[in-house]
Amino acid sequence: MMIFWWFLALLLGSVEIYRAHECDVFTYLDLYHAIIGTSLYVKLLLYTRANLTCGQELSHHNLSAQPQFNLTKPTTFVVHGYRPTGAPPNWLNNIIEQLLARGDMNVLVVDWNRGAANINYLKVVTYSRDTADNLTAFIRNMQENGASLSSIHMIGLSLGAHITGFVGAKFNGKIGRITAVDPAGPQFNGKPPEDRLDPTDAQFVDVVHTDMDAFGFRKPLGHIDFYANGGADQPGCPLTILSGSGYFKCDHQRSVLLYLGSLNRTCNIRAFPCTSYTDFLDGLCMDCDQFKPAGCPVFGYDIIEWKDSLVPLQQTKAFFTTNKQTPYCKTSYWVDIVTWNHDTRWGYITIKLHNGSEVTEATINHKASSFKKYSETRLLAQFEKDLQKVHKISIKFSRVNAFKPKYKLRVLRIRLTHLERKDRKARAGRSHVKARDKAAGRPLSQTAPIRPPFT
Ligand SMILES: [Ca+2]
Ligand SMILES: [Ca+2]
Repeated sequence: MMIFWWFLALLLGSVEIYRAHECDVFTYLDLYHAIIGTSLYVKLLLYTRANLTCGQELSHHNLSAQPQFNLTKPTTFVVHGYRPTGAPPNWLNNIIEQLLARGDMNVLVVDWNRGAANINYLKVVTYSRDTADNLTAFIRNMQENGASLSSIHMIGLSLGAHITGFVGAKFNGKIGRITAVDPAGPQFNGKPPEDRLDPTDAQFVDVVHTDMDAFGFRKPLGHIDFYANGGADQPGCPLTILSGSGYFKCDHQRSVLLYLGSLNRTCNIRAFPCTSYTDFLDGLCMDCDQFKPAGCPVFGYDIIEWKDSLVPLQQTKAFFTTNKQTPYCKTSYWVDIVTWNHDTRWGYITIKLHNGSEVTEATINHKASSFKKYSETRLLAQFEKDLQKVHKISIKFSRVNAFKPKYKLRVLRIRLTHLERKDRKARAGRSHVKARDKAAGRPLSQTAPIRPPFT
């Protein structure tokens, strides 16, 4: 009999231990739920370095019920957006892992899937306000338990970005930081600041736009607004509806991939403050002297390091281009070309850098460049890769009008300057280089050795 009681106690004890290790997970719904509609429930899932992969649902009222929730540490909220299919976001585990790799903090996933999963978008917009009220009450509770507003960072994706704005406004902008990842446009474009995210909602608001012509927001909303590839369409995303659902969401979702890339430091994307994307592509905004010694702002998680220079400027728009897949960062060079054709030539150029085993390419075709005899044309070239020890450059020239007679571009001198490391220069000196039209192009390096070589 004694053995029986002992065995039962052991069994109950192990059940208790098992319960203590149970993980709480993001609400899983499907299209059926979205069609019939869901009513709002806000679940807060806590992840820390001690429970990296095992979420713990927090009580909204009794914060000490979860000892893992340490209010002396910074807290990062992750707020998702509209979930038309009800499925959990596929980037969730990745962002939790990356944030906790960056710092010892509380990561709070705000699961408002019951609310966000509804085919009626207008209803979801209403729920976004209710979610914000819910979070506001929770953060007040955090304050009462000793947390400081400055130590709070809210990352909002799409519709979630405006939720973070509504919460921030309730605290008169005293929350430390809001990051908006392609903030939602529909139902928010054109709205006054109180009805959307704006720079007064937090001490520092940083935003990235990737789909401003469809699901994203067009105008600047933060202290710094990054417009990736101009902010409307992303390289590698389908151009026609024949590609299925990717056609609708690829541009919008790219913002998350870019942000994750900044978190895990795959490569630093340098952005250039400018009034327009065209001016940026024209190379008119490459000077970041105002941000010395940090240089041009780096997109993403680390932009907080530019906070002290950006906040006094109130609103800054910054541009960059990316590759179509990870690693997304490109490498910028100044290309200075002097030609000696009698008549001014107009056209597009493609430059290739070779290092023996690899080749990287930059095409400057957003508009035709003009090459006038003996005067220097400066272009911005953005290469897919940052090649080391480049020993050959080739250049291809394409005429604007393919129906006009072919002509050569007679290059007297070409100089490439790496924007990040200005000591890295390459030059093709005085030689009768002929970069011909596309049909008859030949490598510059055949007649113009580069000196000195890149290092
Ligand atoms: Ca606002
Ligand atoms: Ca788009």
